[in-house]
Amino acid sequence: MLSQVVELIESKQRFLITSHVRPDGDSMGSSLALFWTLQSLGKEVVVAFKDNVPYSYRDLPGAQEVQRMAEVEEPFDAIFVIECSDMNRPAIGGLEKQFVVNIDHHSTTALFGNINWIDSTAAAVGEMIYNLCKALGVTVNQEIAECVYTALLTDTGSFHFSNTTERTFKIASELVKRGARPAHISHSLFYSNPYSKIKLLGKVLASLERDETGRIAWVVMPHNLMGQIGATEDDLDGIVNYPLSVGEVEVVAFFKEMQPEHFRISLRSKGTVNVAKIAEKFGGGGHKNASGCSVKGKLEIAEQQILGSLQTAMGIIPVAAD
Ligand SMILES: [Mn+2]
Repeated sequence: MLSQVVELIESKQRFLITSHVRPDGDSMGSSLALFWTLQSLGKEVVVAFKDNVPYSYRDLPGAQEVQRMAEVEEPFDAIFVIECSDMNRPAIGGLEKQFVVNIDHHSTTALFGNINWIDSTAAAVGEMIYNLCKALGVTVNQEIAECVYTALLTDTGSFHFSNTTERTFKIASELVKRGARPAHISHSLFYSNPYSKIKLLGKVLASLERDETGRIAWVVMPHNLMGQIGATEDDLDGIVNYPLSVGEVEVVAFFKEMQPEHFRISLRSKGTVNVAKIAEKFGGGGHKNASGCSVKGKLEIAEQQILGSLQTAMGIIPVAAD
C-alpha cells in the first residue's frame, strides 16, 4: 500500500490533506509532516480541517497554513484523509466525489478510500508519514522532524503507553538528529496552558469518584461549568488522563455535558480493559486505551449505562443471564 501512495504522489500534482474534527497531536503532526513532504517535492498542497487548530498545536511548523473547510469545492488530484475511522470523521462535505487516500494506524478503520494504507503496528500515523517521506526520497528537514516528533510524543502519551517500542525511540532519535527540539516541543505542548484550562481541570477533578473496587474512576463536567470559567473545548483536552494516575485505577470515564442532558464521554484504560469495545456499544469508537462515545439523558442514567458496561467487561458484576 505504501508503494501505491508513493506512485500516486510521484504522478500527481494537486493535493488536499485533512483529518478528523477536534484534531489531536497525531492528526495535526501527521498532516503537517505530509504537507512539508509534499511541499519539498514541489507539489501544490492545501491542509484543511473543519475545526480551528487547537491552542496546544499553534506553534507547530505550518500550523498557520491550515485552512478551515466545510465543503471541498474544487477538484484535487487526491485527498489524504489522516487518522479517520470513516469518511464522515473530517465533517467536510464532498470528499466522496474525489480520489481519497485513507491513511491510519487503527485496525478498526473502514476501508473507505480509493487507496487504504493502514499500518496497525505504527505507534502513530506520524510514524507512517516518516516512512513515506523516506520512501519518496525526501530529506527529513526540521519542519518534518518536529511534526512527526509531535505525533509520536502525543500518541504514545509522552512515551508512556504500550505502543512505545524500541522502534519509537529509534525514530525519535533520528528526528532529533534532523532538528526536532524535544524540550521546545514539550514546552509548547505541556507548559503553555491557558489559565482557564487549569481552572477547569481543578473543578472537574473535584468531582472525582470511584467504584467500590477502586478500579474504575470517573469525573464529570456539568453543562454550565465551561461558561462560568470562560473555558473552551480545547481546555478539556487531557483532563481524562489525571484520574488514571491513581494507583489502582484501571479505567477512567469523563462525562462532559456538552449540551443539557447530552454527554460526550471519554474513556481511558491503562491496563488490559479494551475501552474501544465499550464505546462501540454506545455508537462511538477509538482504540484499546482511548475511546469516546455520546449518551443522551440525565447524568445518573449515563453513569449507570457506562459504568455498568465497564463493570461487566471487567468482571466486577456478572453478565446478566438470559
Ligand atoms: Mn494516532
